[in-house]
Amino acid sequence: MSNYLIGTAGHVGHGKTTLIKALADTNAEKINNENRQKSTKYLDFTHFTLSTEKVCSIIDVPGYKKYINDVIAGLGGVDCVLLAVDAEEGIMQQTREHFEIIQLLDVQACIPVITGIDKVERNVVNEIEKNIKDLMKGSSYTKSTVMKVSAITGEGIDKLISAIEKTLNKLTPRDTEGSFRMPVDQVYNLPGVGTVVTGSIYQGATEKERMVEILPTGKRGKVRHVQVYDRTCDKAEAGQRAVLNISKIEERDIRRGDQVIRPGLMKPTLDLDTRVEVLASSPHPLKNKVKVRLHIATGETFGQIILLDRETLEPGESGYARILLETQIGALPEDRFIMRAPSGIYTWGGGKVIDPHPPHHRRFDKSVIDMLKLKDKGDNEVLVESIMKKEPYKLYNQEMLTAATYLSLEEAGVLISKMQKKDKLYRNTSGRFQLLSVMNKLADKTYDILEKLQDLQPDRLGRSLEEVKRNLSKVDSGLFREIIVYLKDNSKIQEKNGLLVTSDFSPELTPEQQEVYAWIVEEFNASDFTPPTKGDLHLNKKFKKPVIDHVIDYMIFTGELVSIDDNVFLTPGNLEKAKRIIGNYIIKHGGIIPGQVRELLGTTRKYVIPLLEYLDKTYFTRRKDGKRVLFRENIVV
Ligand SMILES: Nc1nc2c(ncn2[C@@H]2O[C@H](COP(=O)(O)OP(=O)(O)OP(=O)(O)O)[C@@H](O)[C@H]2O)c(=O)[nH]1
Ligand SMILES: [Mg+2]
Repeated sequence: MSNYLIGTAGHVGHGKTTLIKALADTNAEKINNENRQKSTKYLDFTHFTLSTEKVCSIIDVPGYKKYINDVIAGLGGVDCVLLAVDAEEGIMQQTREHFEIIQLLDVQACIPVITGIDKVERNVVNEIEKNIKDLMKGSSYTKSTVMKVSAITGEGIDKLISAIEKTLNKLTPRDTEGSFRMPVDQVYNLPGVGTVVTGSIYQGATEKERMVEILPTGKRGKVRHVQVYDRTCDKAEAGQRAVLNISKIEERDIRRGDQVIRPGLMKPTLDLDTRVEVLASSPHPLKNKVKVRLHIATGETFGQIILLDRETLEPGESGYARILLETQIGALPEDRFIMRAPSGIYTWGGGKVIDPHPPHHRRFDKSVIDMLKLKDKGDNEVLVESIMKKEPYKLYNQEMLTAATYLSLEEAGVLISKMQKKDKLYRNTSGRFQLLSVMNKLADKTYDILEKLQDLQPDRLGRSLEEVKRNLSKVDSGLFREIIVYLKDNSKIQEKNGLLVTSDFSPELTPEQQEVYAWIVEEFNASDFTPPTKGDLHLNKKFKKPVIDHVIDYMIFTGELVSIDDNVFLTPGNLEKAKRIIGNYIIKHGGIIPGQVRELLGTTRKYVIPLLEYLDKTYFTRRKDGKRVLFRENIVV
C-alpha cells in the first residue's frame, strides 16, 4: 500500500475545505466541528482512498494571512499540494505567498485547482487559467494541468481525482525503510490515555512498543498506542499521518515543532550550513548578520544569517550561509526551511540544510564554498573522494565519513561497497579504507624510496620499516603499514628477516665479503651437525667480525643458512635431515631426549639444546613428560 500526504493551499475562502470535503466525500463533522461557512483555523486533517492501494492523508491549511505559520508547518512534509483559486476572485495575495512557500519547500507536485466554476462564465475561468499558468511559469510545476471544479455541483471532481492519481504515480515514493521521523504538529492530553501527539511521518516507520526519542529534549519513551486514518493499528509509516501515545512523555515535555525520531537518528543543533535563496518578491535584500524567523519541518525559531561568500543577497539571488540558531532544533541534510521577517510580516525566502552539524569555518574561504557546493549537489561519491583527497595520508573508516558528510552509517556503508566494487576504494580486512588512486600513488612512492635506498647501498640486506617510513613523514603509521601490506600482496616487495626488500632485489657482496663468503661455505660443507658457530667464526684472525656477521646475515637472507639461534646456524639441507631423523625416532619410540639426539646426529650438547628449542619454537616438537614428542601426532616426516 502506498500512502501520500496531500496539502491544500490558497487564499482565504477560495474553497479549499469544501474541495477536500468533496474529494473525501465525507461529512462536515469528520473534517472538523466547524460548519461550512467557518474559515479554517490552524490545521485540519482527513484522508481519502484513491484506489485500493493509495490512501491520501489531507492536510487542510487556513488561507487567512495570520495563520501563515500553520501553512508552513502543514505543507512541510507533503508530497503534493492542491492550490485552490476561486473562480470569481482569481489569484490573490495568499495564492502568491502560498505558491512561493510551496516552491521554497520543494514540494514534489502542485496541482492548481480553480474552484467554484459554477459561479462564473466559462471565459472568466479561462482567463484565470491563463493567469495561473503565468504564475507557474519558471517553476518546476509548469507542466501541471490547471483543474476546474465545482464542489457544489460536483463538476470536474472526477477529473481532479484522476489527475491526482496520475500525479502521485510519478512521485518518488517515500522511504518507509529508513529511520523513523515525525515532526509534531499537535499535542494534547486525552483523559485516561495521556499525552498524544500527531504528525506527518516524513520517513521510516514506527510500531507499538518501539522506543522513540523526542527532539530536542532527548527524552525517550515507548510507543504505547498508534492510530492511523482514525483507526487503532500496530504500525504507522512514511506518508501517513499518525497519532501516537508515548509512555513517560508528559504534555509539558513535548510541543509542536519537536520531532519524534528513532533514538539517535539526529542530534539537536544550533548551527546549520545552508543554501539560502531570497524571494524575488522580497521587499528587502538579505544582509549578512541579519536576524530571521526560521520555519523548519513543523518548528519555528530565530536565527542569524552569516553569508559565507558575500555581504548581501539581493531578491532573487541565492548563496551559502551559516545560520546561528537561537534554540536547538533537529535537522537533516536536504531539509527545507522558510525564512520570514522576525516580525512575521513577509516571507524573505527559504533554503536547504546542507550540513546540520558543520565544523567551524571562516567567511570567504574558497575551499569551504567548494565543499558546500559538492554537498549541495548531493553527489556523495564525489564528496567522499574530495574529503579523502584533502587529507590523503591516513586510513578512513565508516564513522569518519559519517561525521564528515552526514551520511548515516548505513548509507556510508552502501556507498563504500559501491565505490569498492567500482575499483575506487582499497579496503583492508578490518574495514578501513583509502582511495585506490591514493593507495597506488603512495605505494609507487614507497617502492621508489625502497629501490633508491637499495641502489645507494646494494650490499645491505634490506631496510627496516622505520627507515623507509622516515622518507614518508606525512603518511600516518596505520596507512604506512597498509601500504606495505598492499605492496606485499601485489608481490612488489618482500619482508625478509624483518627487513624490506623489493622482490627483484639481490644484495651484492664486496670482494672482501666474497672472500669471507667462500670461506664460510667451505666450513659448512666440511661439517654436518657440528658446523662452526658465529663464535667459532669470530676466532678467525684474518677476517673482521662485522664482515663475518654481514656475510652470515647475507647467507640467511639468500636462504643458504638457517638461524637456529643467534650463534648456531645450519644449512637448510642439514636442518631437514635432522628433523627427519628426530621425527622417525619419536614415531618409533614415542619420544626423544637430548642425549639420544646427540647420539643420532653425532653432535654435541652445544648444538642439541638450541636445535631442540628451535624445533619447539617452529612447532615441529613439543615437550611432554620430560621428553620431546611431535607437535602434531599425525605429522609426516
Ligand atoms: N458556489 C460555490 N461555492 C463554493 C465552492 N467551493 C466553496 N464554496 C464556498 O466558498 C466558501 C469558502 O469555502 P471554504 O471551503 O471554507 O474555503 P477555504 O479556502 O477553506 O477558506 P479558509 O479555510 O478560510 O482559507 C464557503 O461558503 C463555501 O460554501 C464551489 O465550488 N462553488
Ligand atoms: Mg478552509
